[in-house]
Amino acid sequence: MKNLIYLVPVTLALIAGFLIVSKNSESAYAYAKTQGNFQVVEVFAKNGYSPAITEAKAGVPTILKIKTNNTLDCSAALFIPSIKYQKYLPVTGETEVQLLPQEKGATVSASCSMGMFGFEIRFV
Ligand SMILES: [Cu+2]
Repeated sequence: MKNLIYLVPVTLALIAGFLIVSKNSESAYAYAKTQGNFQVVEVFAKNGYSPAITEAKAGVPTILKIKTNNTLDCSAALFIPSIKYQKYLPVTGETEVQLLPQEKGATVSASCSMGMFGFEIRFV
């Protein structure tokens, strides 16, 4: 009976751990949201980028929406090499970048200007 008392906190800890892991994997991988005849990819920039990977549809114009909120680190210095895009994001706000329809299998990678943090959009 004494052993059973220890099972309760252990079980609760396991459930909490599972919830934390599943929440993190959710924020690491996301899907573009379809809006009419285009799709929106939302990325939050602060001490890195989240989600790290977003899956989007090939052949559809994409709006990349980057949100900042008191972002004072270098993730505010956004660089998207494939479209020669470079911009200092506002400390707090929303920045939209338009991407032309991409081929199936294409990946658009973005990073901070130093290449320390990054994220990518995979077109399937
Ligand atoms: Cu950096």
